[in-house]
Amino acid sequence: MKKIKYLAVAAICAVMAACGGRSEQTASYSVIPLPQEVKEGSGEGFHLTASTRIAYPAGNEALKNDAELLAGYLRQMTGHDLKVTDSAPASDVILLRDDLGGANPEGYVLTVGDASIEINGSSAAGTFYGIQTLRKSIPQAAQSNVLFPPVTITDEPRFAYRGAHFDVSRHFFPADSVKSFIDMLALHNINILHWHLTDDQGWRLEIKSRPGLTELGSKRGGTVIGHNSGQYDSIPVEGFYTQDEARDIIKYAADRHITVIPEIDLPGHMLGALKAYPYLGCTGGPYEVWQQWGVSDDVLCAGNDSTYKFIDDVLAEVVDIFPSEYIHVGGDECPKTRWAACPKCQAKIRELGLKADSHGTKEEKLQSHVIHHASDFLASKGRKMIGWDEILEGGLAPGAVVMSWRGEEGGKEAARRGHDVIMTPNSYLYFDYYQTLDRENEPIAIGGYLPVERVYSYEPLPADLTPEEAAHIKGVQANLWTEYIPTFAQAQYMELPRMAALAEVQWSKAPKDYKAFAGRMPQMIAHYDANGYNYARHMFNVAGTLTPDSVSHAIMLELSTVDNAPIYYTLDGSEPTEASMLYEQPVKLDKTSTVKAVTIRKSGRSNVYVDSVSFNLATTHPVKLVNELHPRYKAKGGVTLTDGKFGTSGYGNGDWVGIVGKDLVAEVNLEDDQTVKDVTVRTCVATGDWVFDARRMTVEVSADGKTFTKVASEGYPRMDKGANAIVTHSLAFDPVKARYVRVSLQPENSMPDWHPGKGKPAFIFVDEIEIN
Ligand code: NAG
Repeated sequence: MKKIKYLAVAAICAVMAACGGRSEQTASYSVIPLPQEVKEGSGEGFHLTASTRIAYPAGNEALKNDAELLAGYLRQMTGHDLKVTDSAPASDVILLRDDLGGANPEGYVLTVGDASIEINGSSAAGTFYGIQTLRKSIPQAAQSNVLFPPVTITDEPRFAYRGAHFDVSRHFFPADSVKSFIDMLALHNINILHWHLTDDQGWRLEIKSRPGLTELGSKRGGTVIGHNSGQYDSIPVEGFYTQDEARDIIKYAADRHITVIPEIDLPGHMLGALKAYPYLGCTGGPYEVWQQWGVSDDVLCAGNDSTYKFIDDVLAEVVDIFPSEYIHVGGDECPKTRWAACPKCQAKIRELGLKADSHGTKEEKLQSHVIHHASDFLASKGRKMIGWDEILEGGLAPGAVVMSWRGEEGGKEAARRGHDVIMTPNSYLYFDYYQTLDRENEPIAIGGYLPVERVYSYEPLPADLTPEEAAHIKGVQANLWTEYIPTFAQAQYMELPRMAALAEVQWSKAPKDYKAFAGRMPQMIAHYDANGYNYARHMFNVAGTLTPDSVSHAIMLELSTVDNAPIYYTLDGSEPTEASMLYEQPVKLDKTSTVKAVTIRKSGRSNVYVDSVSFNLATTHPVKLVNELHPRYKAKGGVTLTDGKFGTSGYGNGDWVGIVGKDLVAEVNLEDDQTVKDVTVRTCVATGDWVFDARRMTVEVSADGKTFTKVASEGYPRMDKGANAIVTHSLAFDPVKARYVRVSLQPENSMPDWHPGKGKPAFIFVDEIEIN
């Protein structure tokens, strides 16, 4: 019966071939991540058609599974439904093997000859990465045959730990989305899913001994709007994974050679648990599953014996569900406010004899005690502990692995102390940050600015570690925190294509070349399209810089694209087309202009780059700042205020300067006597981030830069709750001759009662001072 069916299929294929069959596309091995070595072979290459077979060694279940995955990938890219078999034909076959025997278990050799393709891994995982390379070498999804040019690819990863973190607490993503996330990881040769399962905004894993965790702790009635605006929607967010669902996800990942590392974040970030079991907190509650973002003062009480029992009971079930060698116990952002005031915590500190010293305060020692407890418990179950870099404070548990997120310092210190490290610095690898400066046209994100190029540029081994210390850096991971990511489509958008840059950081050993990487990206995007992934396209847009020239008092405009595609631009605000000016060299701007630029490729038009410069008496003239700016918000210093550029709503993007606790006092040197009659400044307001408007603006003028005369001053009311905004303040006065103009802005020095930071000073941010 079976045989007859096979013959019928063969007959159909023969007819199709006789009619000319399908078209053939040619594979390209310029894939992401770039393999270590690609050697061209000789011969014609391998023609993949409907008759090609995928063969695995009889009885090898792991390779059988790999073979079936390969068949699925090829179905997607070619439309062919290739037969998987354990009896290899002599030709027209893709042979899978796992007896390469190399030192790196994830290494493989992929050999394409005329009669066969062979993928031989040092283990089934190695073979799987060869499969990924083969799959990604197909340029596009089409109903077609494929010619694979003859080649030998010898490849292995640079790092053994190649992670991606996914926060399912702040927003819940159902099991199918988690599986789709795992598919994305497989496409990028990533082998760890760090699954952030619990946090202040929701507990997402069923724990049988503590049913309240999911009954109460997985639900919240609404979410704060925008950046902790103080206003809330009332859309419920809830959901959790049953233990069976978690096991199913673990298996799905394991089939793709991905290990799932669960995170139970403790002793901070615990409001999900405290809601259900208020006796676990210092004050006894009541507590709510948080509807806002940030760091809560309410954490697990470290003086309470039931807290330690809770940790043991939860971790016991976690190790039962998750077979991973490592279990993540968080440890980040645990304020000590409650512990300092809690009699039970203080009694515990006395009982343990904890003392403040150069390694930390006594409360930090108490946190270290909690983490040691978790670590000992995991060790008793044969597991190892990972924690965020705060676990360094107050003393590291033996054998603990440190995940360095606040930059690289924690990672370096841990490596120096002989601990293994995973690098995941927020300055390079926090994929919840914006990927463009054009925030106005983006979905709201937490902040920051992390374009693909910056991710790509990351070098995980710090130059100032010795080789022995550097050997402790086991890998690299990017994190996706989902405060501002309510849907899975948006999660994909934040991940892609930054995950491609991450993959190359994690896997490839070749020296970095961003342009070459960008050149490989379109083929990767064909795979995103084939899978229906939502991805960001900024890296193919026109990039522009505007640089003020203090000598000619003009602003130089420079435009570029990653692939040198032609750029067309206008300066009058009109839409650019192929008929507009072609960009050939930097353009000198000497009057108020709106720049719009587009690149047009065969594949279509990019988004339009828009920027503008505004000229007034102050533009490109020097500025002296009397008080020092906040070190994080210096931008380009005083000149930022006269660079002709208005900032967009993100105060951290380099267009704005920021200060806190002091007046912003800027002295503009007009370098000539001028008649001035009004001054305008713009401030950026984001109250949720402790960024407020000015309370007073004052303008003074001077002929010599020493003696100033006040010409105008105005006070502004204390701010009410409200949305983020850019606020303009103008002061007009009788025309006066001046060479120097001093503008002073008094910030909000005591935030209002409705604000969580009440009584404390707020930041003020300014992008430009216009003088006319
Ligand atoms: C950190 C928090 C995290 C938050 C994220 C947003 C860590 C280890 N902790 O403040 O809970 O979601 O930043 O970028 O990252």
